[in-house]
Amino acid sequence: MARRNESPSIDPSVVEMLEVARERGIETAFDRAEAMRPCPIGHDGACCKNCSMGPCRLVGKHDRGICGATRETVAARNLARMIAAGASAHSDHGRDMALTLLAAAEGEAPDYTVRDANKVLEVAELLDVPTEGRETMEIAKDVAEAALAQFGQQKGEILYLKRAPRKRQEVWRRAGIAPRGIDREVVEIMHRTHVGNDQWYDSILMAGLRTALSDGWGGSMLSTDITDILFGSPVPLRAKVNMGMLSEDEVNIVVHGHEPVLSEMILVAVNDPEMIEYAKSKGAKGVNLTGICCTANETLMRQGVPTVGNFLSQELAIVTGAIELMIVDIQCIMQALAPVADQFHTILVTTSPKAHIEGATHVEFDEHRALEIAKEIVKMGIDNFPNRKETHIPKEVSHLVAGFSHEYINYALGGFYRGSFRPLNDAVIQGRLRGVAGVVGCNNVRTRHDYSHEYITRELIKNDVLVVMTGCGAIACSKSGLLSPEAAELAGPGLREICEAVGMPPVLHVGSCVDNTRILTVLSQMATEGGLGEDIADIPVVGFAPEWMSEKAISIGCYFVGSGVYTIFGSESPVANSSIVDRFISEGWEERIGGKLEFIPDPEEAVRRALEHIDKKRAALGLVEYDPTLFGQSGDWLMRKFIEAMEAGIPVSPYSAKIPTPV
Ligand code: XCC
Repeated sequence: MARRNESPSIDPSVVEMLEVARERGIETAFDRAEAMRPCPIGHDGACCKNCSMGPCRLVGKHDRGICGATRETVAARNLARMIAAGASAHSDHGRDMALTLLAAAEGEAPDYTVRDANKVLEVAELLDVPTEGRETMEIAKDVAEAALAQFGQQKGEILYLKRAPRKRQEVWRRAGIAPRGIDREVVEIMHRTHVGNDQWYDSILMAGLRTALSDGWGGSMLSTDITDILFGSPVPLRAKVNMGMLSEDEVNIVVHGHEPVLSEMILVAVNDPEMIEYAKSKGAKGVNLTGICCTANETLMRQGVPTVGNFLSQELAIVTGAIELMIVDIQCIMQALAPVADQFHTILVTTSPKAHIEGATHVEFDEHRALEIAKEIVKMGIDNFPNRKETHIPKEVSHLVAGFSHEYINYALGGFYRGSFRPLNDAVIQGRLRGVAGVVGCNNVRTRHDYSHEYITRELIKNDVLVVMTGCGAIACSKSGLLSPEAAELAGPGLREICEAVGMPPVLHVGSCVDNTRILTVLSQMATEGGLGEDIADIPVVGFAPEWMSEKAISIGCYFVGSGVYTIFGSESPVANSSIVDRFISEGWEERIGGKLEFIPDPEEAVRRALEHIDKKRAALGLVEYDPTLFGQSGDWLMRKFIEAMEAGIPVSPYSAKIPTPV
């Protein structure tokens, strides 16, 4: 939570809307967090409720539960179950994407097609699907079936593991944590942590890592690839974010949740000329589609659909009184949306059989009739426009460039014919880039909204660390302007040079939460490119989830750790009740698999430790010590000076004595 005298968010539109909500007596997550303190027993992983002899609270003089389970066992079980829940959410999302691809390839979902045929071939190779002399749709069908088989696979290893550097694969095999099948690993954690089963923290947590890896290198990675196949692999595009993107005179429809299968169809429906005409017949100028959370990231990455906010903005967006209809599917949807929407004309529509909310209107989505259902929902929103009353829309709007798929990063750095991570590796080797970081994850009302994302990202780029972002973190920093090319001015001299040369922002938006797997792919390719060791664990890289709150974030963090990355989470440790477990997920995991997980609530300390780690990795690789004074003299400075001189009416000959020297 924000400290006394501090605003609860660094986003002015959130602060503004929170005041409006409070004036109108509308309760939000911010108010509930103030009124309810987090339970310290649950928070620290001290509570075991895996059987009905308890719940046992292992605090004070109680070092064992009724069955004899120790603090270590209970803390480890709780963490492992968080991983399993997070992995199951991502992976079930991945399964739904595969089912949609299958339906599209079989001609049963006529509103979907293959938009990236190259990606079909790439994924086919990874999934051992033959491609020679076959039609794209035929291959796509086999790809979907092979992907689905990965969920139910019982033996061997999931096929995407081969995307990792060979050395990493060996680490997994040696540690016995190469995932066998996606569903199998999740189920096994639930079994393993049942009363009277695995009671050694060490083996529970190693199994937890295997489950997380089945998410990162399995369910989530398949989800990203299949989404690219169905809707196209992202390429950079300009877009706008924040609540100022809600329209005063158009029908506002907001998509919220995670699966692009729904939001992409809504996007088609709102652009239908018939729908636009219909909106006009109701007195609106048109239909304005915006998004919240990760489904917003999906449509932002591919079509530049504006985002109105991240996780903690969802209730406040409705308080503007300007939203005719909010359509949600799965994950990160607050139940509180229903009572807030009740106080306005906003219609809340749930669509997933897995996510019903009491008080919402349920229109079940079915990909076989996708566009028809999408139009039906959009029409409900348009019909609601005449019911709009007074509105209060904040003015804030920020600009960004989104759409950095790993394929595009490869192309941007190496060119179309020689797409390669060589220039990126060289930049790290020369010290122009000190290292690379992924800053990802949620908002959490227990910490000042968006603050840690912004602070950490700003500090990293200032220190010449290239940052890639996903999820609500990416939305946070987009709102602060860090994802615009102009933010290069905030970067250190080496990173700034690269941004100017390539024409990219210092912070790259790589997508939604499942797209964290794009970061794994980039790191794998960096490791195999050469010059930075042979494994992800050798690269000067750090992962952050400074404002995490969901179990999915824990699964993501653990698959990064399992892949060899030092990963720092905000907040106090959820296993704080056992110092042994706390040490094990840091030093123990680092010793065994090269990555470690630490919980560091203070963002300044988090940055300090991250830079220290990056420098340690640089030294271990024998790279030159990072020295920012060596860079910043090349790049586009001359061009900028020419433009300035031209604007000032100074002759612009390169031989002109008036052209100043670089600063
Ligand atoms: Fe949810 Fe994906 Fe977290 Fe945001 S970041 S609060 S999980 S929407 Ni993934």
